[in-house]
Amino acid sequence: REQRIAWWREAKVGLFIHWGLYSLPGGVWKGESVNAAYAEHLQLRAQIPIHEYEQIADHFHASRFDASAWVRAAKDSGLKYMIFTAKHHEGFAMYDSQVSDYSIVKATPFGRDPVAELAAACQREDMVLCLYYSHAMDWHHPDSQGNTLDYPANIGAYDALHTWEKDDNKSTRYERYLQEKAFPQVKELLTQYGPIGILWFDCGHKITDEQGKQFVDLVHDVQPGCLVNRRVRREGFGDYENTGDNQRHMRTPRRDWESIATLNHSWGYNQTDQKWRSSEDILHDMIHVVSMGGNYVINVGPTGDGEIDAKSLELLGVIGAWLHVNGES
Ligand code: FUL
Repeated sequence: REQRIAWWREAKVGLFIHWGLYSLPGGVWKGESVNAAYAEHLQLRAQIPIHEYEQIADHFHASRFDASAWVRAAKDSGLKYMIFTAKHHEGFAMYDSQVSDYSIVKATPFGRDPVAELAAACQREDMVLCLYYSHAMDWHHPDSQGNTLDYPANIGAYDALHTWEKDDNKSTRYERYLQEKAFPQVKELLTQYGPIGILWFDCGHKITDEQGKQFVDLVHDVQPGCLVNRRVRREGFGDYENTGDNQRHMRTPRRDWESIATLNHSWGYNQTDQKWRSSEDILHDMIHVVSMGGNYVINVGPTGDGEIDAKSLELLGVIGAWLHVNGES
């Protein structure tokens, strides 16, 4: 582990990129703004049936996507690693997957593989490529938790671990999702794109210790140099700790830790969220986190077209200027 984490300790700052089918509606469904801070949760919040949600892919042209531009934006901002959402809770693979046809290459008119293009651009620019994978939740696979079959009556409350762990039928089905989709896709991500810095998992509170361990082992077996974040399961798991979303404090920093934050309120592009944080606020958090020994990762949500919007670029520019003046980049 000491060897694995050396680059990350040195890096200190990174860029998160949330990009998926959800980026196209950008928080708006059938002309109405969906009351969800997180635009990437649109499918759940608006309770959109799977076959309807799937159709977003038909309109996903991403005509302005340019991997080099994203990597340059990170580089110019002094950020050292990039975490890209290879699959978010919606279950859509933003890379060329042989495991499922529900992927950007097979299901959209865009038809290209952003992970392959990002991997090439990162290599050129000496940026560490890391991949986010929603392992615990998948709103497309019929046997996973949180899909339409499991939409809780009370929107907003995800079905908790105990509701399915004690239910034989649900847990057998869930195991099928893990074997059929999650494990094989994680393996693809680790074998198709060269060295990956972090396999960044999310919502580990929904799986068991045993399942969490299987993910950690899978990553380290295939790529011993790849880090796993704590959200693979819970505190103590993986190679380092995470704060909650937008939290800059770690209650018990016994291990290496990382804080993740957005520039407004959503992670995925949200056309109705114009409540941007101030640059002072962001710089203050970054300095606080790094001075307390943590890593700081700031997030952008490019549009469905593939562009990072002007306001996000402006805020990234402020971070870049600060890091540059202070000799960190
Ligand atoms: C959360 C997810 O549910 C959000 O959509 C986002 O990806 C954030 C980084 O983690 O738990």
